[in-house]
Amino acid sequence: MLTNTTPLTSNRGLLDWVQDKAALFQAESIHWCDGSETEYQALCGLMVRGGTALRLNPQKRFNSILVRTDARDVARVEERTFICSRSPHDAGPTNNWRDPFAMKALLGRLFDGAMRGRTLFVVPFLMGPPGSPLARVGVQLTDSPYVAASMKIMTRMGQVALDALGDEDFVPCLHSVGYPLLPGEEDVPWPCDPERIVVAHFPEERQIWSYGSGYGGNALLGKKCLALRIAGVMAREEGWLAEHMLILGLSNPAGEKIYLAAAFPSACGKTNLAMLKSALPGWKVECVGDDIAWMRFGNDDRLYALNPEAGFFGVAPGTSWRSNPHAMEMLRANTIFTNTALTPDGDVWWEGMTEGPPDKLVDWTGQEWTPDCGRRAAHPNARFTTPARQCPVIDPAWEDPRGVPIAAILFGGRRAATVPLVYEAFDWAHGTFVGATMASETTAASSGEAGRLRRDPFAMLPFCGYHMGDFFADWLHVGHLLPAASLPRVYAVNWFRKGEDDNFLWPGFGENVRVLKWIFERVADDGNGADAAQAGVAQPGAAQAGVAQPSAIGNLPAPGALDVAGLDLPAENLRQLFAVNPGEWQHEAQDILDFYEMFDDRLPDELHDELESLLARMKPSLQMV
Ligand code: O2Y
Ligand code: MN
Repeated sequence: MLTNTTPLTSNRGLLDWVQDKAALFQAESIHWCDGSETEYQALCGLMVRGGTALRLNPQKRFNSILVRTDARDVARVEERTFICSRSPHDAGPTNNWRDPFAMKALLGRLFDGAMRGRTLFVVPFLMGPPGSPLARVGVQLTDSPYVAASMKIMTRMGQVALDALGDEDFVPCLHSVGYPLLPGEEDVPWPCDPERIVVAHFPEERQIWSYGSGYGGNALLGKKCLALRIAGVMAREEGWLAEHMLILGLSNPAGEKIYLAAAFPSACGKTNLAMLKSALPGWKVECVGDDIAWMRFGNDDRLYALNPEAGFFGVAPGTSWRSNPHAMEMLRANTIFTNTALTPDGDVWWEGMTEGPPDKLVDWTGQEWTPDCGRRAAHPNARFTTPARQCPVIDPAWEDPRGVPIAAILFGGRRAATVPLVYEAFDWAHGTFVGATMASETTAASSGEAGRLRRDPFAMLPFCGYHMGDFFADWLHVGHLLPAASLPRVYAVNWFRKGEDDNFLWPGFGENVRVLKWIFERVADDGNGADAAQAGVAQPGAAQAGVAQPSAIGNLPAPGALDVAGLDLPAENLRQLFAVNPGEWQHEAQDILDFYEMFDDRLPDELHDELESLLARMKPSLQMV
């Protein structure tokens, strides 16, 4: 039974807030979530009985369910996501701004009675490992058992969060799917109010109010809303960083290890990289997190990063034994699948999982499906929600309250042309420029329109809770706090460059470890991890290991420095992968200049200087074009 009405805390502020909001929502009952396994099973049972979920065959997927959402509620909705700062200037040009009083009035009306006939779940959750100085507590009020169950996987939920909270303040998160039930009215499998979705952030008050959607980033408020948009505002004030980055540990054959953080826009294979299965013998990647990094400087002046989440909410389509074998292993049990297809024997399936599709499926909408029916079987944004501890390569330090020391930061995107496989920024300011100007081509799955270049600074475009120009300034400021040698080195990577025949030039997936290896060898003697003297790099290309050569855009691997031994990669591919085409870069520079315009006088001068320096370095070759 899910009617634990006894508050599990004596925090007066929390008790008063719950009482006040319960009166607003007019819920039929209240349940305080304790985060126990029994409670999780009860939440799943509720979803199964209500037709929201079905249990998968335990021989195939132990203790796992498949949830089908309403077809109108399948993804984050950026156009309905708002930053409600007092001044529109504080939200900046990349956010949708609304006046906080007007927004509260609107949501107050929508929330009024929104939970009639439903249970209000009080979901206390902790972002970050218990005991970490960076850990933060949120409390989400929600009428969705799917959200409560997902929060159990994605966060440290229940009593552990209340224990961490004590009598302190928390981030209040209000959420309703917006589908009250009249007496005797029958529920629908996925209640929502898709025409009136609002995901509102109040950065000055550090509150999140979300209405109308039960899906992903709109509804699991610990993730993008708290851990990025609101945490970003907190971080700014308190002197740390909240970033849309994976964190991974990289070990060489001698067992030395460094940690990397990497920002990629959505749909660029972040989860695949975070738990990559190395194609190079002896080299190993271990996963700390696949989506969000909270970073701060330690007493030793090194930058430490932690994963505030406890689970993965990954994109299912495209995940396969080839692209991400470690994910496939971790999805064998204890997982909530959302909007995938169902096989006749009670397993899940999605496009890209196997070479060819099964003969017969039930698609994500519940309809019968055959390969020739002309429809997709899984929704392109179908997801898995699974505990991080199940990842077979979870890093031993993933719950270290201090975080892990970061030796290098990578910025990536999906670029068919222009951007080499990898290059190194000259220094922190140049690295900030690389992050601020990163861009990615949209895929049909990500936006419905393939191949359009979208600038996505630091992969934070949809997730920065304040003015992006100030965000750039904060990054530049970090570079002034510490000696250059203490700072992580910064890299741009692009697995997606194509040749003239429109084929990818680089094999990607497990072979990406070769790029990580070059980075390892570059940073090995920086004092942020492994020591070069013992780095054990006597491998193919050893004479050039870790060597770079400067180019106009940054340091490229010197000939022979990228280990391609055993890879059947034509020399011409390698040449094209690292080509710096002056015409393309001139075009890139113009596009960056156009992009800069929206930031007006909030764009730090250093970023203008970096663009000018890039053009100045390009000049000799441009004259030849
Ligand atoms: O569509 C959604 O609600 C999920 S978006 C998401 C989920 C997990 C990790 N990253 C993202 C993203 O959009 O960056
Ligand atoms: Mn993400």
